[in-house]
Amino acid sequence: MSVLASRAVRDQIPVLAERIVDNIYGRQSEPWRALGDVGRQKSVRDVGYHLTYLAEALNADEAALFNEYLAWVKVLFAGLNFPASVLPDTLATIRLILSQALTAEVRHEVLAMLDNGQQGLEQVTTILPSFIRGDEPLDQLARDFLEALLVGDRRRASEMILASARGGVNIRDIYAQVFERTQREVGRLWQINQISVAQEHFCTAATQMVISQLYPYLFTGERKERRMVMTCVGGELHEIGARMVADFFEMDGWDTYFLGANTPLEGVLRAVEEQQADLLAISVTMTYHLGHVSALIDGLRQWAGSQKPPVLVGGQPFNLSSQLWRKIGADGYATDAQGALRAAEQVMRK
Ligand code: B12
Repeated sequence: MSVLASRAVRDQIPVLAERIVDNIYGRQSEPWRALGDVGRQKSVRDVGYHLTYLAEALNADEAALFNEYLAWVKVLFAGLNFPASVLPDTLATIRLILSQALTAEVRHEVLAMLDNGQQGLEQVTTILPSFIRGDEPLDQLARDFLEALLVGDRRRASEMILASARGGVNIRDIYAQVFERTQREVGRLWQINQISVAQEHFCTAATQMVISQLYPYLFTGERKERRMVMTCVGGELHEIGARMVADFFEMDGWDTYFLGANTPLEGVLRAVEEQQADLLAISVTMTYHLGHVSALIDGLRQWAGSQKPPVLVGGQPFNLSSQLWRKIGADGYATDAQGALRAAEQVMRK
């Protein structure tokens, strides 16, 4: 049923988004007209995203995917100083247009998911706490690293990490407590409109550069004669999480073949075959790429090649709803890089 409801929304997104924006602009032309045609196009794009997330949540039958997205939009809009009424009003208009456009067969289910999201939104606070809270041993390093990045001092950022590594700080701790949390903090600062897109890109590029400098530290452990392919799905540009997971496997003695961002399905299947992989690990961040994850898992299972290793999945959508990995057909899942090693042990034992 959810799949039908999802398809009913997804198939009509461009038309529905136009109708919803027409309705909003028709009722309240004043604040919107000043934004011009470009503003209108952005509104249509944003409503398109709202509908896409609604469709994804219906498809997976996981309300958390939609609710979490709405909470994110609420914070984003507050950072942009949009009036607090914009999102509830948009959702009310989406409800109106959907109730007219959908057939009786799916209407109830779609509106129930929408209403659930709308109700939960009232409790969502727009104050997001920092990800560097002072409760981890490497917090000071994380703060100093972030500060260096935000003022554009890549050299200082690099030197402090290399000095810590030379001083014996565990590389896994640097990944988890410094890189992972500063990246999340950079995302938060962008979301609340405190740093620019350019700063966000700079921090990410510099972090990737520093991660590369730690490479000599990855190959120190005993080798395991096990090989994994780590990939992001097509369209997915967030690759640092995947890179971290691959590096944790490398430090654990695995041979890793890291494909990075935006890898097409065929390419992943060939890599699994050519590498004779014992494990395929898939990373996804944007909820609207979940369809590519299930297509990749299905593709692997139907693949004519001889290599059909177990599949681990991870990334933000899976961290929002604990059963999603099963629904999508994976063999295992973990919330983070350290957990990924444990999950791999479990799936390899099956
Ligand atoms: C850097 C970044 C980018 C960069 C990515 C560059 C790159 N080379 O990776 C760029 C600029 C390309 C980008 C683009 C976008 N981004 Co962005 N981005 C980020 C940011 C700031 C950091 C990502 C990161 O490195 N995180 C750190 C890693 C370590 O965390 P992780 O990926 O979750 O990985 C850990 C676990 O999830 C797990 N894991 C991950 N994969 C796997 C796999 C397996 C098998 C297992 C077991 C575990 C596992 O282990 C990892 C390590 O512990 C995040 C903020 C955030 N909260 O993450 C936003 C963020 C993810 N982006 C966001 C958005 C909105 C976008 C864009 C839509 C922006 C736009 N308007 O264009 C686009 C979408 C691009 C696309 N098509 O994919 C939002 C998403 C919000 C939402 N609703 O979901 C975030 C949360 C920012 C925010 N706070 O608003 N982004």
